Amino acid sequence: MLDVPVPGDYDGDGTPDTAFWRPSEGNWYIQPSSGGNQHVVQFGRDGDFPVPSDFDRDGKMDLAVWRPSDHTLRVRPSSGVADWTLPTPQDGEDPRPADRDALALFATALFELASSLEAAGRADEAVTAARESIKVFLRLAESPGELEPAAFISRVVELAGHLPASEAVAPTQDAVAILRRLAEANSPSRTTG
Ligand SMILES: [Ca+2]
Ligand SMILES: [Ca+2]
Repeated sequence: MLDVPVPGDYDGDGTPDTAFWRPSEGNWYIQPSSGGNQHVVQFGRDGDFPVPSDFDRDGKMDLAVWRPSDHTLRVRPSSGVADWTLPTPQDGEDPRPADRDALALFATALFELASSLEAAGRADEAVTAARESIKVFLRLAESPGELEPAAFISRVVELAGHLPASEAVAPTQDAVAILRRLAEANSPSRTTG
């Protein structure tokens, strides 16, 4: 796997930093926009997908990888607390309420990764990222307690565009079915006949 661009605000100065992740080393190369030397940090390993986001909400990107082989998200928080690992939802599993925020950030990071891999002509990797992102967004939209699933659903529809045509139909149908159920549940003028 080639280097993967992972731009983001790692130093928290409000400006994106140039960064990439090198799968063969598991190294993150980050050039802070605030100046100074390039940082090189080892986190993750070959076969992982880099999914940085601000999971601890301190205004700085956190290093994070998704490991397809064991379906885990691994995060190194910029706030300095210990690394943590979260299982990503499998088919038919509802995410725990406490995990929803992290999973939404994770799925969004995968969404962005799929787009940038696709733009770089790396369709095979983009498909893997898009598949997992769709799975997580659908689980979040379908599971109880979600107030605004429409944003997740629109992401699913967009992500389906990264999939082979034969695969793109099912998630789009799932997304439409969820939207229809929600519309019916929320319609105040609905009558039963
Ligand atoms: Ca920055
Ligand atoms: Ca952070």
